Amino acid sequence: MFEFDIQHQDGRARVASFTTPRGTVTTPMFMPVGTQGTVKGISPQELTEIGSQMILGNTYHLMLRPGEALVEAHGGLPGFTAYPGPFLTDSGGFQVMSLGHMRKITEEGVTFKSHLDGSLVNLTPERSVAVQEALGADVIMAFDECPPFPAERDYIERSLERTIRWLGRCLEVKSKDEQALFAIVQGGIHTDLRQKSLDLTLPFNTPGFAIGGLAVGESKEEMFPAVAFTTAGLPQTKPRYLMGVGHPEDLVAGIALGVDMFDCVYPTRTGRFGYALTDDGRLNMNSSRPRQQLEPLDAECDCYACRHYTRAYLAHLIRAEEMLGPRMLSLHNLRYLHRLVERAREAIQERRYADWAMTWAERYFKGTV
Ligand code: PRF
Ligand code: ZN
Repeated sequence: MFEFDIQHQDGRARVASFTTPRGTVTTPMFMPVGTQGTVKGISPQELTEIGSQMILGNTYHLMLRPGEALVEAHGGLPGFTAYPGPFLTDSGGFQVMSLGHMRKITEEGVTFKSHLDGSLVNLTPERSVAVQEALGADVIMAFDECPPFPAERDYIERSLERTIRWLGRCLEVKSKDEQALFAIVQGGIHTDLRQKSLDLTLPFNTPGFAIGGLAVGESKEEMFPAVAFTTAGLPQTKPRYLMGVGHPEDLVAGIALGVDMFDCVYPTRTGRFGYALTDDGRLNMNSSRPRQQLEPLDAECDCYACRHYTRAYLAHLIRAEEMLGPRMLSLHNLRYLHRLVERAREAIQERRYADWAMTWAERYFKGTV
């Protein structure tokens, strides 16, 4: 049911089709983040139009509000959100660590105070899987621990061992064949710990593998070697998902290293802050220059904002704090990342990925900002 079919390969980069119950997606792909059951400001119709393939949902947020039972009463995330899917849900552990208060981690799971009302909540591998089964995504994630950066090597090691035991507990209670559970490789930026995590994770033979524990504050000089090491140790024949990573240059480099799936709040968040992604770098729409520019945000983009509006109009919307402004910048930024991976796939198909990536980077880092 979850076939992963590699169609083209160029170095370590690959183009594949990944079949899920709610449709087949083409990788490498970027997944917009819909934390609260919505990609902030963007309708399902718009997501479909800009080429989104799979949307992310969050166990942590949805179990606290509105509660997974209400989502389940709608037939899961597709019914609740009116986005037909496919969906992927994260398991909650990472969000507990970044949002929950007074969290306590034990072998059993995590206890934390809700960021909404301060109530005490328990999240265990079993509960995470139960919530994710109620949310009904096509791909669900193992309940893991993502240590903060920096953390003691010793702590990272004990934590990755616990993550393996939690993976076993997740698979033990998982009951729906129409959902694929991806394991998450941890180990921080230490190659020997990444190897240990790989050695302990691979035998579970899950239908896909995620690379967790990165993009948590380490430098890119530390992150990319860990990505390269981990993808090299993962099976060729299964999808690889680099969690929470999604600056344009990270996609271009990650794809070169054999990553298939990415997610990040970056395009929507930076859009809400008034920044637009282009091949010439990130454009600051809060500055005075765009206010007089009659050209589109990005002449090469085919999104609704670029087809209909001038930079001057969009800059006006942002300055006037009109909600269409952040909405259109979010829409454009998502389309930019979808177009970026589309171009990457084309380059892989034509076996010119390194050339394309270098040409892209040269222009992007010349920048306009
Ligand atoms: N684990 C989970 N979700 C995540 C991460 C992780 O390590 C990251 C790390 N950047 C983002 N989202 N479960
Ligand atoms: Zn655009």
